[in-house]
Amino acid sequence: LSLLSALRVAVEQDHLRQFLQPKVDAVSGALVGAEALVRWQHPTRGFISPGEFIPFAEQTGRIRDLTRWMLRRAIRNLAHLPALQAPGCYLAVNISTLDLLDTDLPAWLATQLEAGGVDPSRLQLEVTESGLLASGNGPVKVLTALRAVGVTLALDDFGTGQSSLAYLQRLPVQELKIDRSFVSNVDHDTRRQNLLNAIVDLGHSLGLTVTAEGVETVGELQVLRRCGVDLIQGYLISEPINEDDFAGQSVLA
Ligand code: G
Ligand code: G
Ligand code: MN
Ligand code: NA
Repeated sequence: LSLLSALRVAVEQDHLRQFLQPKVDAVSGALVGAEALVRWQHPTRGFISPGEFIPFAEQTGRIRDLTRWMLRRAIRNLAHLPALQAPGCYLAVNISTLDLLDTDLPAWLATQLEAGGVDPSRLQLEVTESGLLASGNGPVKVLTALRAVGVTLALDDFGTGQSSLAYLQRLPVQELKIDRSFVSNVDHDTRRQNLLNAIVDLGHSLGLTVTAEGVETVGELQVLRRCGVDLIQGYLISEPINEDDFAGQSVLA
């Protein structure tokens, strides 16, 4: 079986898993939601990292089915997982730039949310800055249509792309996720702290929720709090965990 047909079978036969990584309020430590991350347990090759098979899925046209699998699973988890039932709690799914060329996606998603009985505002879609810039105006049209469905949008890996402030202002996003390269060791690097401060202020001046990802240490957390970061995600709180084990635990005091 080639990797390509194996991936098709994995999507069709549920060999994929949805892991969840909690997102917490930077100050109170309360759970506000989670990011869904795909995992593939291949029958003979063992665990295959999404860093490996997502680009492959994009190149071979399987990404559309994979994204839809993740979205259906996320809607199911929003409807049923006890830890996600607190008021305002949301689940974020990563969307490939290629999905933003899929003009059927907004209507499909609206139907799925309706069928699952899930309020669209409880689902977030994460898109990457670099991906958006690569392909002109089409993606922004689909993003706007997705936003009209009522889901929220986050700009992922922020700071690693090349978007101008003018472009950022035009995007219908509600949340900025600061890439972990700006977070790592921020407590040992004054220039990085200044940069982080500027990014947080930029996000807030656009009315966006600002999230730091890849937070691993208490030292980093202290700086992030001082900079006014709203939400925290990273190994300090929890690794991505199996949906069945996801209890929304937070270690922040
Ligand atoms: O968990 P981590 O190793 O899980 O993820 C590696 C990369 O794969 C990250 O860039 C992450 O955004 C991406 N990724 C994880 N899950 C998904 C998914 O369901 N869809 C897409 N498009 N990317 C994902
Ligand atoms: O590109 P995106 O931000 O969606 O990728 C999420 C990736 O980051 C996943 O591979 C996830 O497992 C990983 N991740 C989540 N938290 C941490 C962390 O605290 N440190 C590191 N190094 N990786 C993390
Ligand atoms: Mn992400
Ligand atoms: Na990211």
